[in-house]
Amino acid sequence: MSLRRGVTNLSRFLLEEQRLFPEATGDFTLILEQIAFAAKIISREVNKAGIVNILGKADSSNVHGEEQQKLDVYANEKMIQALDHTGKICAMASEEVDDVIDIPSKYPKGKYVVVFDPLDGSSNIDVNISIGTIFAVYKRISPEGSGCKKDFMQPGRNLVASGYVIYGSSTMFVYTTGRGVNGFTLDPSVGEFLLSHYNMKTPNEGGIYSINEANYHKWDERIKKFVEHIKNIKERQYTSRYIGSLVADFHRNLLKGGVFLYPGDTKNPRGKLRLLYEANPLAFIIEQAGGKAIDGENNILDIVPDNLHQKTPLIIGSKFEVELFQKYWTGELK
Ligand code: P6P
Repeated sequence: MSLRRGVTNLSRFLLEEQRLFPEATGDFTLILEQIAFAAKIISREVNKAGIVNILGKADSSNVHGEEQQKLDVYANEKMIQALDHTGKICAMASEEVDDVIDIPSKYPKGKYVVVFDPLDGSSNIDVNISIGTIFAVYKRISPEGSGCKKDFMQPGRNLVASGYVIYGSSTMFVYTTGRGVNGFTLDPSVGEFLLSHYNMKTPNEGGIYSINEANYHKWDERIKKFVEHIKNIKERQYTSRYIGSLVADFHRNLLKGGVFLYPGDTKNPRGKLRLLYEANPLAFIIEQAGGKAIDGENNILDIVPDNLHQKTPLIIGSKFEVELFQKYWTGELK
């Protein structure tokens, strides 16, 4: 892709990528642009959460019985409003909504479905820790009209795009369409996402491991052996970094190298994180950036879902550390 000198904004980058595919209709480009638009709106609210009285708990809870922060509800609404009228999608799904979200009958239906976690890590809002939006796009399977659950029950291998927005010291939009990973940083003075991280690659081995060690007593022995191994690698001194906000932990490890683990344990055998709108989108990104994502034994992207909100253990990051875990998990290393 010929990148012109100077500033490349997300719109130009998407158009240049679209032009590589003569058969492209631009539907896809519009979906990603609208997600980026929603991200700008959410970023504005996240960055003034401490000022405007939108902190604290909404008087509702989500499908998992977790109290919804007002910003969760707000972010969910903005994602839906940014996409529902485009005529490019036939259904949506969200961490915050039990069932498939239908496109209002007044709007045309398109050939894609979008699934998202509108504001992951929202429990960190009140303590000013980076949080994020995570999204994934599939081509529909159902023939026409309104989409349905079947459109979402596809393995991550079928994804046509995925990405995340991190609301941190700056707001970044990071995505892949299967042709590498690119990152764009929001310049609030012009309201544009500008290309800042071209063709992102994660180091083949890192120096960071991220896991909630408070769960140590619930870990399978193989997890304990992996962590012990990492702590005692002679060639490299690892450091433990765990923010407790998936997008923030993932983004740091993507850039610096390392491994994030949210494994299953005796209390939660499938862990805590969700396959469709947390593990899959980040697994597509990390594979495109040269890393790996597994549930212990299998690649995350090969898992065939049977539920919108199903959980999966997630071990994701640099190939060396993920494959080392896989050797312990599968018994190759004792
Ligand atoms: P724990 C935030 O609530 C979240 O869903 C992810 O963003 C984060 O990685 C994980 O939970 C942290 O969970 O159990 O370590 O607090």
